[in-house]
Amino acid sequence: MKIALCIPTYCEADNIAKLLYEIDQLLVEKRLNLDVFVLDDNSPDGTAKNALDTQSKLKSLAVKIISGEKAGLGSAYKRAFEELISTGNYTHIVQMDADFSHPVSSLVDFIKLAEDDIQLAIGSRYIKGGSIKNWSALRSLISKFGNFYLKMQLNSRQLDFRLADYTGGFNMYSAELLQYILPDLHECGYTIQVELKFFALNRLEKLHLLDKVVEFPIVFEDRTVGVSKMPKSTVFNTLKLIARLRKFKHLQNLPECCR
Ligand SMILES: Nc1nc2c(ncn2[C@@H]2O[C@H](COP(=O)(O)OP(=O)(O)O)[C@@H](O)[C@H]2O)c(=O)[nH]1
Ligand SMILES: [Mg+2]
Repeated sequence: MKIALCIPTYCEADNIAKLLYEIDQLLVEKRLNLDVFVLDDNSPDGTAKNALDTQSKLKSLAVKIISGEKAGLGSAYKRAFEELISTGNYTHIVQMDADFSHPVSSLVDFIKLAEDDIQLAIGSRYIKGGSIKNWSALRSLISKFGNFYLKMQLNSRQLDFRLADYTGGFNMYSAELLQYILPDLHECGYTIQVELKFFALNRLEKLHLLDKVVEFPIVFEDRTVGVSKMPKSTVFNTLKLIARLRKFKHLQNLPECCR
């Protein structure tokens, strides 16, 4: 079992060093191990340099940068997934934001779940025990309603599996699962989180492996340093994506001859 932790960054120079340091401390304290990849789209504020400069102060973490032209969060993730899977070095890939919204301590839960051979683990704000701190009322409403709508539109009716947090970015996929669904990923922006979960669940449902999915509660806190990079188009892109995924689901449910 070996985990690659992917942290996408765009202009997170004031967050990244402190975050890497906290992750390193946790791993040393718990005697755990993972590799960190900072997915930086050539941030003009020197995020990548700050990340690399931290390396000498870290006791356990190995930090690498995967960089490219800025073409959206989804594009950065797809580039990194392809590269990491092709190495064959990792059994699981964890996604985590750089702005301290995701609790560092929950990395221990992901590591334990990977050891238990879980294929898809979701750090969830919308199940019992999960919550969001310090978001504006409007942002909370959009996210809550969005996830409720996604649940209605995309969840499986037959299998009673009700994923509650489709849009969150603190998740773990097995490399095997990611490799299979990579060709299905077309979203370039934040909507990749929904697309990833939809195709991952679809695949696991087909293999009768939904018992390898875990949604566990996290407390999400709004960033205190820097600003949100979420494009305004994300809500509209989510609606477009739902229409596409529902069409896919409909086709999948038809007999082979009619697709
Ligand atoms: N590589 C890369 N990272 C991005 C991009 N857009 C956002 N991010 C990172 O993705 C994470 C989530 O973005 P954030 O601005 O916190 O979004 P919010 O929490 O939804 O408001 C942060 O670590 C960002 O730095 C992008 O275009 N490329
Ligand atoms: Mg954030």
